[in-house]
Amino acid sequence: MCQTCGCGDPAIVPVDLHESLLAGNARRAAHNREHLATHGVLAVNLMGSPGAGKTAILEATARVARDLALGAITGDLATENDAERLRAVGVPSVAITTGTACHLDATLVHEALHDPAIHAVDVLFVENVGNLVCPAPFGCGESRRVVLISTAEGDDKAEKHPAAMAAADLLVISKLDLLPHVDFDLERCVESARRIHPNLPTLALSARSGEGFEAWLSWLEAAGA
Ligand SMILES: Nc1nc2c(ncn2[C@@H]2O[C@H](COP(=O)(O)OP(=O)(O)OP(=O)(O)O)[C@@H](O)[C@H]2O)c(=O)[nH]1
Ligand SMILES: [Mg+2]
Repeated sequence: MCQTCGCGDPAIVPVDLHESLLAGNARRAAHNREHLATHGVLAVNLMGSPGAGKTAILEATARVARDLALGAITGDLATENDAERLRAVGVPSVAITTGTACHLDATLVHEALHDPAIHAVDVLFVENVGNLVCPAPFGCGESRRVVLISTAEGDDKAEKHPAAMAAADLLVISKLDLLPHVDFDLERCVESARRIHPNLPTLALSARSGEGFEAWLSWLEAAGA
């Protein structure tokens, strides 16, 4: 498990140390935010469980948003697979391999921001380590946070992850094409998310069929892309 955040376990990381870690991260995130704003970059932190479809959404976005200069920072425990997938569709990407850490933080993202590959982008996606728990309290300096729940995961995932819902600017329900094949009540998922975060914007899409991507692109545009 993550030795940086201790996953909120006071037996691993005492409460005061955890709070000081979060405060230090918040300072560094503010620095990143200022840097990104100065360069006119919209940074979007993408969080979701392993396999929720984060990279697939970015690949599909690259195919349809040809007028936007996209870039990505991808977090993964052990591989650079996601960065390689995104480079293959023309998105300059920097991989962060975290080892044991189960989330990206502002320091890791700050280092990646120095990579010239992602200097001239309009939208910088930060694909967080696949995990709906630890990334929530660790902002990276993004201007928007997007949380993904796929239809394959079960419609109770929003209520099971209140911290992620509270911190989200948008809930994306992914793999919409699978809806006829799985037990997933879209309304239940949205309602439970909005009990935690009233009026949370939501949209549903499929990276496979392209359904829902107009709404996703409109949301990005409204966010400043
Ligand atoms: N049917 C269907 N499958 C999808 C869709 N999006 C992603 N997948 C599949 O779901 C699996 C995981 O997709 P990824 O894009 O790698 O998911 P991820 O969230 O980036 O995964 P990690 O980075 O490992 O956490 C792959 O087999 C994809 O092909 C979709 O919209 N529909
Ligand atoms: Mg991925």
